[in-house]
Parts: sequence; structure tokens; C-alpha cells
Amino acid sequence: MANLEVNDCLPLGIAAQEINKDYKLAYTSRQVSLIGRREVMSGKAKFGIFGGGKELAQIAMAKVIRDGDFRSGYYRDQTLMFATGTGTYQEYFAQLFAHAAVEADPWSAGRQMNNHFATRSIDSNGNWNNLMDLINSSADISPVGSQMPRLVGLAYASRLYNEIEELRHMTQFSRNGKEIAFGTIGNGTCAEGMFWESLNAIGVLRSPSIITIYDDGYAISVPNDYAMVKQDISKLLSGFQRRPETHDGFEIFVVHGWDYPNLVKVFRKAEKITRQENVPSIIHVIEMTQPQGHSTSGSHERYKPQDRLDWEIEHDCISRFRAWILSQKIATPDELDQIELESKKDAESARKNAWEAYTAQLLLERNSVAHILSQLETNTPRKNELINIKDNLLSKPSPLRRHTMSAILDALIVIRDENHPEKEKLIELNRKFKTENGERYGSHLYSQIGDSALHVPVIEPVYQPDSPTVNGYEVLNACFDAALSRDPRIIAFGQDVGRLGGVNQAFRGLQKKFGELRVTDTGVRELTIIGQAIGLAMRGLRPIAEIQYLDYLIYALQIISDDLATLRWRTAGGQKAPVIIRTRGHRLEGVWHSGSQLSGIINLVRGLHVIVPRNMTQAAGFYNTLLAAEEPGLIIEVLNGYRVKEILPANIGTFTIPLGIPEIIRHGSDITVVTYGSTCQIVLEAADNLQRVGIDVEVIDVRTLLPFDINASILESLKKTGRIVFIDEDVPGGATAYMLQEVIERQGGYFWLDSEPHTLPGKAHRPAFGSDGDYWSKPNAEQIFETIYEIMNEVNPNKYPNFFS
Ligand SMILES: Cc1ncc(C[n+]2csc(CCOP(=O)(O)OP(=O)(O)O)c2C)c(N)n1
Repeated sequence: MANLEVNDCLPLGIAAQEINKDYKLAYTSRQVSLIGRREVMSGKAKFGIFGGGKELAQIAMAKVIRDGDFRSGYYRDQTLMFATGTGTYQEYFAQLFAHAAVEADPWSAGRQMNNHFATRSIDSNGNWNNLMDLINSSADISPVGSQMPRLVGLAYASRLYNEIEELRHMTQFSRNGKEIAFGTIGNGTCAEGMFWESLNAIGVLRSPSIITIYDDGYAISVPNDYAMVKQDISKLLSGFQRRPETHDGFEIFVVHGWDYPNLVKVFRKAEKITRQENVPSIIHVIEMTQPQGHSTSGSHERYKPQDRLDWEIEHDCISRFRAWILSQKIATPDELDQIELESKKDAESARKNAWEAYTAQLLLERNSVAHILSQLETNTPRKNELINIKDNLLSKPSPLRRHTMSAILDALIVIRDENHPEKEKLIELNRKFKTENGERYGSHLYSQIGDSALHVPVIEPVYQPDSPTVNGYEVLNACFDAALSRDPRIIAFGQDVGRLGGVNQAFRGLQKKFGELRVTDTGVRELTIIGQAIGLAMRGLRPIAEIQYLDYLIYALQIISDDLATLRWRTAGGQKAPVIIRTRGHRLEGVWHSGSQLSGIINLVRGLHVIVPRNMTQAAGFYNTLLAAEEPGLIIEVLNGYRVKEILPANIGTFTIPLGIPEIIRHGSDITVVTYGSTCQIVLEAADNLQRVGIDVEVIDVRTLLPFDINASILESLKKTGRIVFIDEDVPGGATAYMLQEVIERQGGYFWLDSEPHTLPGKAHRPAFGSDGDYWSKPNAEQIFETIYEIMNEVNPNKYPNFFS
């Protein structure tokens, strides 16, 4: 382990002027933290978390981070953002105030709490910006440790750009893969499993990353004794240390957080090793402090003993920096005092400007309502009530939109029986504000522009007289072969995907054809398979990440939900990660290979497309659609479909299937059955039997759960039949209930029902093993028959008398 001594590092070769500039930066960064806390305490902002005590390490990091590099960090990194010029003090306050505009808070347009950073990778048309012109920050999220899985892909992308010849032309994303992915993480979070999984993956993938651990001894109130063996993360990590001159493993450094010269030296050394040799580094920054406590939620005096508090004052990195500058005679005390004075002014004026900009629009909105209320007062008998509403609205110290909205409704309640032109104006404002704010706070969950999967032109599959009939897996194999040939950005990986070609053979022979980097095996690590995909996609590549079975998607569901699904929304359209997740499920044998946890999934991954094709041709069409767009999507293939025969379309690499468009797979007039995936086949069997007793069933395959039937075509079927059943393999109240809500409530199906709507899901327990276990755990053809027959029996008992129970 490279443990440097202070004297090793002199001379630094940094001009006095630059050191003074660094001091100003560190000092101003601390000032904005202090002012930020004050703003929260005075009620102007709701919550604050700050980077005090971590300034110097970030200033040192900023000296080695280059255009094109990526950061995946957490909420302590404000100084890095200021030092690299990727954020201003005013933007910092804008985010603290939750100023909901990209122009004010380009990191999140007020959608994220403060100190959650993100640079803008895409423009307002969804086109990639030149990432080589930016010091890129992948968008932060609050679940601690969640910055680590995507770091795997951000770092691995450099290797791919370096080693895959066909990617060399993508100079907007990489210069021969020389970019480093910088990770930052707190000591406490190193107890998370995802930290270890990510570290191991980065090591195995030999990818250029510098991971900096900020160690202030605590995770909120919990000291390291409770968090890790030996209470020392770099001791624990020593097994990752590479042997001299080898490339397997990490270079590990330990350095003090208050030690400017050594921090600079360590970062320089780490950068050299990582950038030139492609060996990842870990920098354990010890003896950091947290002068403002964890966040505005509490004060650290409650849990840190007095001697620790005293120690923190003594080891504060800014006062130590000042002392060092003076000891080196780089500046005089007067000069530093002057810098501090200017810093305070800069910080205060940034706060003031941010507050004025934030409140300007809100005041405008508030005043427009107050103005209408004043006009109304003059010709209503309920004048006093309106004056009260107006005064109450104007008396709020922070003009929040919610106050304006309650004032509007309050006033409308008061004058509900009166007629004035001003009342119409108020109703109009109510409508306008709802529309504007729906967009302001909710836009970009999915793409609203040209890279949307919903804009991909439909190309029908072409069948010729000599089109061969093949196994389902061969349909996918041909689709992936065509995709990999067409587009060098496509990178497929997962457990057994490479050498074996996937457990169901869809990638058979493709590693041999396209090379080990394009079609790759991974370790058994679902979370970081997805993280790898997110990072690659953020750097312009098109990963197809495979999770071997749907049941194991749960391991990665947190990161899909928190990171991938929210990315475009939480950056208000500033970043995207068009990841395709491929998995298989629904139906095989046994508890852990036949789950169909769709309700859990669809409700956690809004922001992704969720596609549940009934066969492999359908799946291929959807892969082509997603690959033609730039949005993330999950495709769940049916596990029992790989050996089912299908006709191979002549245009297997290009035909597309639109999202959100159900398909009627059997026409009928008595009752509508809505289903998807592997139950399609079972419902069709039941429908044949129902035909024998005179019941004509219309069967609809919804094909995609997100989006769901965008043209309300199921409603058209319901209008015809008046009866509807939703069937799938999820638990009761699961995705069948979701479909029911979509059709009956959203589409207005309620008004067309002649019978009570039904759901027929799987059982609440997990699917039992064996064919009979499956039969008694999931909807089967007999049960479907009986359920539908009973509905028809209720409609016409004479025509459909009960004969089976
Ligand atoms: C997954 C998750 N668990 C818990 C929390 C609540 N939480 C926020 S910060 C924090 C402590 C993190 O400590 P550390 O990693 O040492 O970073 P520091 O805040 O000290 O810089 C916790 C437990 C969270 N945000 N995410």
C-alpha cells in the first residue's frame, strides 16, 4: 500500500497563485455550506446536506480530472463541482431552494435535494452532447452506495472504446478510452454489499476508475466500530492491492483529508497509474471531518463525544490548509484574510441572486392570483373571506406554488354560487397552473422527443414461401446476430452469455463471431450487471444486459428502480441510459425459476418500458424497436418458448413491433380476455374449449405492460363483448389488478360492463415444483374455462347451465 509521507511531495510544482485560488475555492465552498444550513434553519429551504470537511480532497481530485472523464459520486462533492467549473455557487443555492427550472438548476431542475449533481449529457432534442467537452457527472441519487454499480460501466466503457476498433470513430464519447471514472463514497457506505460487488467487478474488468473513500469515522451517528472489521476500510481492502507491476487488482493509497500537498501528490500518482496503465485505484482519505454534522436534520453534538468534536476543530482541513500556506510562506495572513472576505461576499451574493431568481416567478404567479382576488373583493358579498384568503397568501415568507393553489381553491369555494368574469379568470389560472406544473415537476419520465421508443416506425415482419421454421431461440439468435453486425455500439453480456451463448442459446456462436468484448460473460452479480449496463449506456454504448432468470432480477431491482428508471426524469431530460435488460421467466418448474413478479416490477420501474412478448418472434421485434430508440426497456421472454417452432421472418434484423399496442390473437364476441406472455397459449386452449360450449372468446395479448394500451383498443373489445377477464401468473391483486385499473378506470371501461369484471391471477404462494405444482399454482386451462363459463352462467343460466361444480 502506498502510504506517503508529507515530505515526499515537495515541491509540488504548483504556483503560489494557484494555491491561493485553491484556498479561496475551499473557503467559499465552506461558506456556501454554512449559508445553506442557515437558509434551511430559517425556513427558506427544506433540507440541506453539505460537503464541509471534504473540500481539500476534492480540490486535489479536480487537478487530475479531465474533460471526458466521468464522476459517479454522492452528496459531499460540491467542492469538486465548483473546482471543475461544472457548477456555480448560484446553481448550488438554486437547487437548495428547489428552483424548478433547468436554467437555474441544471443538475435536476429542482427535482432533487441539494448536492445531487448531474451534468447535461443530452440536449433538449435528446441528442448527445459532446461528452469530451465536459467533466461529466452521472446523476447522483440518495440511496447511499448506489453510485457504485454504474461506476462499473462508466469505467468499463473506456476499455471498450480503447479495445474495440469499430468504436474508435465515436470521438464525441471517448478519445481511445483514456477517460477515468471517478467514484466517491463515504466510509459508512463501504459496509453496503453493492460497494464490494462493484469493487470486485471493476477489478475483474480491469477498468480505469479512481475510487475515493471519504472517511470521517462516522455514518451519521454510527462510528466505524459498528461498520467494518478492523474499523479501517483500506486494511480490509488490502487483498485487492495488486502485486508490483501486475495489472490484476487495485493500487491503494491512504492520505489525510487535511493534508493538501499529499492529497495533490496522491491524486496525481493515482491518475498516472490509472490513466496510463488502466489499473484502478482506491484512495482512502482518512481523518476527514464533518463540521456541520451529517445534514440539517440534526446536530452532531448529540452523538460525537467532546474529544472528537475538539479533534475535528483541530483537524479541520481549511484551517490546516491555511496554516500550511502560511508555513510555506505562500501568502501572508493579511492576504488570506482578504481572500476569506471576498469568499464570504461571493457566497452571499450567490445566495441572494439565487433567491431572487427563484422567487421572481413564484411572486409573479402569487401576485396574479392576489390581483384577481382583489378584483373579486369589490363585487362579492363575501368580501371579508376573500380578503382573508389574499392576506394569508401574501403573508407567507416563501411564496410557494402550493399556497397559491390552495388560495385559488379556497376562493372558488367561497364564490362557488356567484358569477363574475374574475371567477372565470381564476378557473383559467387553476387550469393553467395545473398543466404547467404537471410538466414542470413531471416531465421526462419517458422520452417526449425523437429518441422515444414510441416514435420508432413500424416495420412488419416479412414471411416468404421458403421462410424456415426454426426453434424460438434461433429466431433470437438471428435477431442478435443482425443487431451485432449492424451496430458496433451493441454490447451483450451476462452470466453464461459469452462462451456458452446463453443458457437458452440465443447468443450461440456470437462470441466467436463478434469477439469477447461484444458478447461477454460476467460473474454472478446481477446488481452490477445492470450497473455495468447503466454506465455503458451513459457513455453512448448500447448494452443488452442479461439477467439469467426473472426471479433474480430482484437482486438488481433497486438499482433499476432508483437509478435507471428515474435518470431522465431526475435530470429533467439531461441524461439518458438506453439500457436493454433481457431476462426470461413466467413458466418453467419450481419456486425460483417460474416467478412472474410483474406487479412488483412495473410499479417500481416507471421510466422503463416493460415488455412481455408471448413468443420469440415478438421478442425479436421488440428488441429491434428498443434498439432503434434510446430509452431503457426490460424484455421478459417466455421460458418455455425457446424450443417452440416459429417461422423466421426474412427481415429478422429490421422488423419492429410498436410499444403499447395490444394484439387480438383470437376474435370473439361474448367475452374479452386480456393477458400476456406464456398465459396467452393457455388462454387460447381454454378458448377452444369454451367454443365447444358456445362461448365465443376474444383474446387480447397486451404485449407491453409499460406502456399499456396507449390507444385504448381493449376498450373497443369491451364495448363489443360487455364482459372482461384479466389473466396472468402474478399474485392476486398484482398485474391483473393493474390491467383492470387501466381498462376499467383509465379507459372508462366501467361504463361498458354488462358483468362484473374478473381477475384470474396465480396463487399468492410461490409456484410449487413439478408439473402438478405448476398446474395448481398458476392459472390453467380448466380453471380459465370454469371462470369464464361461470360468468356466462350468471348472464344466462338456461343457455349455460352449471355442469361441473
Ligand atoms: C441505502 C441507504 N440507507 C440509508 C440511508 C440514510 N443515510 C444517509 S447518509 C447515511 C450515512 C452515510 O455515511 P457515510 O457513507 O460515511 O457518508 P457521509 O455522509 O458520512 O459522508 C445514511 C445511513 C441512505 N441514504 N441510503
